[in-house]
Amino acid sequence: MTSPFVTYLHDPEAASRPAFVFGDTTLTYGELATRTHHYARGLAASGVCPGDRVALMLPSCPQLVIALLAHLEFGFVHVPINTRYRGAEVAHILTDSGASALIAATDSEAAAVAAGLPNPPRLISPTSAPFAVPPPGQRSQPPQLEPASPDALGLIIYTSGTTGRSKGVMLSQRALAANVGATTGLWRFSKDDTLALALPLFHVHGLGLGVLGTMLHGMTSHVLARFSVEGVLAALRAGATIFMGVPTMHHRLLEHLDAHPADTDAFAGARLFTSGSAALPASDHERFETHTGTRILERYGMSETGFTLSNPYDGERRAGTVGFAVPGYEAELRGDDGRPLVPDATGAVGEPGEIWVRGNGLMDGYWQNPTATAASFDADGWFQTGDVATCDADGYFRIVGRKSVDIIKSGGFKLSAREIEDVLLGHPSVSEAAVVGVADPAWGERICAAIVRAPNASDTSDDELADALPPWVSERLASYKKPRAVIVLERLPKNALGKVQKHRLRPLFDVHQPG
Ligand code: MCA
Ligand code: AMP
Repeated sequence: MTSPFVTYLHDPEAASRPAFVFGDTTLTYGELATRTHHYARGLAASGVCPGDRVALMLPSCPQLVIALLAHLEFGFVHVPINTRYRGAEVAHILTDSGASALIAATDSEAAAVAAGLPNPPRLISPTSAPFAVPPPGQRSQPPQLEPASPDALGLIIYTSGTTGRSKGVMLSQRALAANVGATTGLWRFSKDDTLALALPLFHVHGLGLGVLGTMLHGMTSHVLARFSVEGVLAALRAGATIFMGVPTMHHRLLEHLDAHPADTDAFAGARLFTSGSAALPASDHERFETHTGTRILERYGMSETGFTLSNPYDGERRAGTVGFAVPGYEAELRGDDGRPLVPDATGAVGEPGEIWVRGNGLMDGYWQNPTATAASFDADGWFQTGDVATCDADGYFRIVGRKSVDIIKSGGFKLSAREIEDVLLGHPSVSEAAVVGVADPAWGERICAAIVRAPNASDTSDDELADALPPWVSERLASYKKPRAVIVLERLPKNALGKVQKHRLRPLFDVHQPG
């Protein structure tokens, strides 16, 4: 028994087939097998043991896939880090996960941060010997390592919550294989498919559906170093049959097609476009069909649960909905008392309820955080998502909001309002801060902040202070977390208990468009 994700690595019939194409570099399944074994030998020789956490902070590149597959085959726990993260965000993940090794460029900010930690992880550069192409004599020599059990922990993915600090989501190989297998099976992934993979490879969307989906089906991925409209058009013209994106990517493709309608020809050969990680506006869904003749298949998921709801492949892909439970899952809507909402006579649940899910692809829990884990599940193993939806008479779920105003999704990235507020409060001229997500056609939500000046902060004008705060945030956190609009108020609107009424702040930003 070994990792379900390496079956095709060791299949002689797949050996000459391209698995991942990165620009001019193509890794066939056979080359990938050789390179992952060479890397695993090097990793073990450097003293890192199976079960240890290996953090990785690299852009989309061959070394990322080589390390991931070696980790899964031999039971090292893969801990991806968002490449946009800054010092404190990286330090938290390295410390919380207890990473034994960090794969990152020697001259990166992450490497410097790691070196300054009390228990620094071993730094492995993507240009170091374990990642080199091994000499022919060593090619067939397998590493002296036991294959991982399918129950082994595969990934720890850090995700934001309502508190400031991100939590590590533990995903076993079994859960990943069950869920990625079910979802991509529903969408008919096959070895004849080619995926245009422009998603970042540090989240479950790109890493799970993209890289692991490719591996489960023995297909080919054209991996873009980063998303660009031109890159996606080129991959489609080169024969990609599938594109998976977040709504911001579809929005950018649509803006391009509005300006260059002739480029719709690039879409003719692809059979599937999927969207997820945030709500795809129904208007973009319809515009996409008008331009390309294809209906996007929208689905819903979460790092903790995998992909749980999906529109059908063959049936109607209904705009503004996320479809039904994926095979292996159940989904239901519950009221504030935690009880399932009762459908009306037509079978619809019109009253918004929180989505709860149960299934074979859920996380094992939050890494070293039994309290948060216990708070997320009920006694019967149902997971509380925090997302609010209705369900129509045909069973299609429609997401209408989120229980917490402190979780924001921008461009498919999840953010914690609290984390940004904590950084704003660190500015000497700020005494109170409230961060909200305001609806935005391109990003889904746009980060906006209302602040109150510290009593003795009179040396700058309101405008100067508002201008100083976005760079203050982006020096300390990933730049996508910086507020796109800041307003200075005399006081924040609060209820009788002193809690900030964030719903009253949102309208204030409608007149403050991003610069
Ligand atoms: C970049 N910027 C952003 C974002 N990304 N601002 C707000 N939200 C964002 N998501 C800002 C940068 O701070 C910068 O601003 C400017 O945009 C240009 O930065 P750049 O890096 O060039 O941007 P980009 O490469 O065009 O990125 C846009 C993107 C990216 C491609 C849409 O955000 C992205 O890859 N999103 C995908 C996230 C994802 O994979 N999520 C899946 C989570 P400035 O210049 O002012 O500093 S998993 C999940 O949700 C579950 C499991 C599920 O269901 O899938
Ligand atoms: P993450 O923690 O990054 O995995 O983000 C998971 C969250 O993304 C979910 O809890 C939802 O709020 C959001 N999400 C994912 N897919 C969709 C979708 N199709 N529509 C609306 N929200 C979505």
